[in-house]
Amino acid sequence: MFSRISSAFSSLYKTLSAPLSHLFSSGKIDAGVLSELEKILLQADTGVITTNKIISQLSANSAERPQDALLHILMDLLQGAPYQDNGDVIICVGINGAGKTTSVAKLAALLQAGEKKVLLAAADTFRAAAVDQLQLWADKLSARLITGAPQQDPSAVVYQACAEFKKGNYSHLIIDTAGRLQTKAHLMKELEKIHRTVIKQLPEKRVTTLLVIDSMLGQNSFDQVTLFNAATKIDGIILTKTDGTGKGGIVFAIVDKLKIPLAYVTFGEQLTDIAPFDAQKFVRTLLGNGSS
Ligand SMILES: Nc1nc2c(ncn2[C@@H]2O[C@H](COP(=O)(O)OP(=O)(O)O)[C@@H](O)[C@H]2O)c(=O)[nH]1
Ligand SMILES: [Mg+2]
Repeated sequence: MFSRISSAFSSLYKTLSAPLSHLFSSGKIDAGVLSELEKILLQADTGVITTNKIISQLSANSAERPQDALLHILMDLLQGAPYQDNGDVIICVGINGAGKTTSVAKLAALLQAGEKKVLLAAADTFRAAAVDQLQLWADKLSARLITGAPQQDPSAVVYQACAEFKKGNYSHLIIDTAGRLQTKAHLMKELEKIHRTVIKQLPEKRVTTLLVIDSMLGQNSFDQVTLFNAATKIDGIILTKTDGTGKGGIVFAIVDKLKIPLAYVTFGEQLTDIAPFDAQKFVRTLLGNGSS
């Protein structure tokens, strides 16, 4: 069902994999190779701190073939913060247009494929169109969607959704929220209130907050992740639009600098265009399948 996964990172890979494939042709690591690698990593949005870390680890490693050494360095970096698993309640947050609503639908499809019973909540009450958009997906998924009145307090919708979750025989509740800028303090406070409402209504359930990030945004994502995480603890990231022209290095930078794991990637507009983030697969594909 999720067979398009292999092409999931096709363009993310391009910024790294094509230049990397030529880099180690001499089989050694010298100053020229290191400075070329530095350039490639920086151009791919890996960021200065994480790039320097990778370069210094690689130059200190002489025991392995250069491409194997790099593979292990990148893999260790990503595995430093693995995604645990989904809670019973998943709250999706992020800025406007990041891909929250479509990701909520895709996540529901993925859970349904695993025989889970999913309840959806549209806590984006700012725009009527936002509710309509999720309703279309819910209909497609034959999933129940809890909605509120326009401009209603999003936490009131969440409260209703929790009540329905308790009554019904659901395994998961996925909450869609309105897009917000990480710099708007009152909107960020609202997220905390949504979270508090869930904890209070469903104290025995595990709650996961996922931040939805558009992979095309590059370095700007750091501020987003940092400020969202300060407002409401972020348990994982859904990296969207990896079928676009984003750059793969951002993945290393986020995990390394912020210690927040990648949970899922999405790579298209279909319900099946989602996959759990697989660090091994991601790095192996980046470096080409010849590495061991
Ligand atoms: N190509 C592509 N488009 C996506 C992906 N995820 C979301 N989109 C599109 O991005 C736009 C914004 O998505 P939406 O879910 O409404 O974002 P929201 O404002 O965060 O809820 C829509 O046109 C989606 O179809 C993806 O993985 N790949
Ligand atoms: Mg939306």
